[in-house]
Amino acid sequence: MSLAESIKQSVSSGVESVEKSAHKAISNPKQAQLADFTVDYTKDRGIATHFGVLQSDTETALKAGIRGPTLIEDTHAREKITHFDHERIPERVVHARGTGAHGYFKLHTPIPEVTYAPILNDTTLTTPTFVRFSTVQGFRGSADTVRDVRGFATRFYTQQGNWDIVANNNPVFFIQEAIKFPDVIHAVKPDQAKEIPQAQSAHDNFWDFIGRTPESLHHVMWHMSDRNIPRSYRMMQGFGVHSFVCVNAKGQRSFVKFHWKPKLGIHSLVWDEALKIAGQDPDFHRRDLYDAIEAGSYPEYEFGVQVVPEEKEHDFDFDLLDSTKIIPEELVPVRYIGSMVLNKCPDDFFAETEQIAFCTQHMVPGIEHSNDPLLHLRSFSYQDTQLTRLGGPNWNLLPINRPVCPVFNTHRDGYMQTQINKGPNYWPNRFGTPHPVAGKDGGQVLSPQPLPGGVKERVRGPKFSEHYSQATLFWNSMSDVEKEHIVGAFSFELGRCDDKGVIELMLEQINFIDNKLACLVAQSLHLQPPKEVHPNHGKATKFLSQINPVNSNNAFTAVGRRMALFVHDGFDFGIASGIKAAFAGMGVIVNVVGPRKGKINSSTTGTFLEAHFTFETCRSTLFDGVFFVGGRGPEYDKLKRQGRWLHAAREAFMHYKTVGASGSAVDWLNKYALPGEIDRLVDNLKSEGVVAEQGVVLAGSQVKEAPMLIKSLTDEMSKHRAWGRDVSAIAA
Ligand code: HDD
Repeated sequence: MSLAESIKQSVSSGVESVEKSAHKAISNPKQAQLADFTVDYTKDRGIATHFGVLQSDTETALKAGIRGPTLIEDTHAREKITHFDHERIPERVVHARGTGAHGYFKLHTPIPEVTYAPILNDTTLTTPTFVRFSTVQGFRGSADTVRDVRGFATRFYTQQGNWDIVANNNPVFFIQEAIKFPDVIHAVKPDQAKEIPQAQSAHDNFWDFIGRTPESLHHVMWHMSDRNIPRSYRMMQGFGVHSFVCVNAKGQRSFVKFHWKPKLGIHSLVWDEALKIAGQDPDFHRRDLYDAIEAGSYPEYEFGVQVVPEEKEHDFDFDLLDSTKIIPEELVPVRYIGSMVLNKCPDDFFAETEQIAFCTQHMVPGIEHSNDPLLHLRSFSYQDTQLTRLGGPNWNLLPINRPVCPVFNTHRDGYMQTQINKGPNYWPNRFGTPHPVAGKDGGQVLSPQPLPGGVKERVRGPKFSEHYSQATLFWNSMSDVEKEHIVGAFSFELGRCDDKGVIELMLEQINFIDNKLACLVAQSLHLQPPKEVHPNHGKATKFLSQINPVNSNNAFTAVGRRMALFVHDGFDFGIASGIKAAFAGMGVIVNVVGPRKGKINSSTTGTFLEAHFTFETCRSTLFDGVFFVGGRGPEYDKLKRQGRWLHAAREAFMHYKTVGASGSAVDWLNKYALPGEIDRLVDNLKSEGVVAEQGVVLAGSQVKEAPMLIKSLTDEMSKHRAWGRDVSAIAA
């Protein structure tokens, strides 16, 4: 049984399946269109050449006699090799590593006062979507869990054409001007000479660039925070970054920032975990997304807008056109107006996820470019890059890129033209088609915008020169734990730099954000703590912390989490099967980990559980919680020498995760795995059936204790991590 199948089995409760079939039942014109292009190889006609001639042998090439040379006459062999030779296309110049899923968007609150775009007005519509999540720095085969910005690019297949919000999981960008994009990317990507390091910003070139580019500092705070080591794509916010312009039916214009908020909350890995997973399961985020979707636990995101009417454009102490700034939610609240569900994995990674070509210029009538200096050249770049990546101007005809509405125009020919375009190829013509469409009939008419006039020169607006205030706001808004993580991240990244000048310059810059932060980083690098040069303004916003529960953007739930259930031959069946069944009903994915794959016998004759992982093939890092089921018999007597159990318990504890044990495993956990850490809790267990504290949950071996145990485990898992736990004595 594959992992996906086993998870599917484990979440097949009544509630889940009703929900799942409701999502599946939604009609999706994009899926119908893609079906027309899909070839199902399970309906086998027999192997044929590209041109339809059936072949009797695809394993032996034509030869001039036994042991003779291969003949060029073998059309099938040549075609097979030639096609293989040309399978690769250039990877994306940034965001090369990614994964995608199909879904749909539904609006619940129309915003006619902001835009006339039907997708943001008509609540009866179900709009198909495709989302591609990605990392920025690494190559296509790089690891998922590296410290990096995550892309969150969404395409809406609307009846007015494709609308792409090519978003990130950080609401601000490194730079204010698109002309600097090649520089920041060259700086962060592997060094030109040695092509190292892969998918990392912890090197001289990146920090050299940042130290000399103060506008990057706000973004760098996000980059050093937990945001850029997300637990899952399902637990990540998305931000359109720019202020876009929306126009209503009266022609009134507003600045709008787009937001995605995950239903499962915003949660991250810890750094040690991220580093380990990069080797243990480089596809961690990809697998997590696919597994959840295939298990019917569909990721869902609320869609929100921050709206500033054009006449209030200048009411802020930052420029709305500056993509290195957020609009704090205290100033302009986010209005949540719809949601997106991802409910289908692609059938063909290359055809769908690799060939999707997002473009910021893909906007529908009612949504337009603003004058953000990052945006116009950016829009040029996306169109331009596809010409190389997808090999010519007809990439719009690739199935994943086709809109679901009809398309007529006068563009013709070019490499890989796959349409037969019958009829006029110029306008105006005597036939009257294809013709421009008036605004009142749905044609795009860009809203008139008065221009300030002035002189043609290379300049930026006056408010673009302040770079530190929002970096400080971010720092001030973090909880103590998050601040510790930021200090740790700076220390790691700068600690990996070799050039002393680069480190010193960066410390100077960090000192402008906050002196305490700079001193802590300096201390960890054994450098002189700098004197305060720029007082902290003391302002904070409550919408940024991932840990502080006052952040209403966050959610805490056990749903969608993953728990490892460690069992040995002779385990207590009642407790183990109780946890498994109850968690499955709640949408928590439970994987049994045993001494071998397949059947593991319990202490009750005739009862067993199927293990998905062996002790060797699984690591605690792949789960949100680990539970060690007690039992009886020779294997349990030898538990103190079970290295993988010991390691899993210590590592999960060290990563602040939920760690649980029942029956005889409690004693093992206390004596061997976590000696000195849980004595008091174990004492309490003598008087109570179940005890829980700081993410550690202990229970006896009686089935009657199962409901209380499950409640405690769920409560602890919902907290994401037990941040109050002291892990200083643990190494794993
Ligand atoms: Fe970009 C890809 C996000 C600025 C040039 N970008 C790309 C992707 C995401 C972003 C999510 C991956 C899309 C996919 O999954 O296929 N980029 C952003 C955000 C930005 C941003 C949020 C700032 C607000 N980008 C930006 C600028 C430029 C580019 C300023 C160029 C001047 N980006 C590209 C690109 C890519 C790309 C080179 C590579 C592959 C592609 O476009 O299709 O054109």
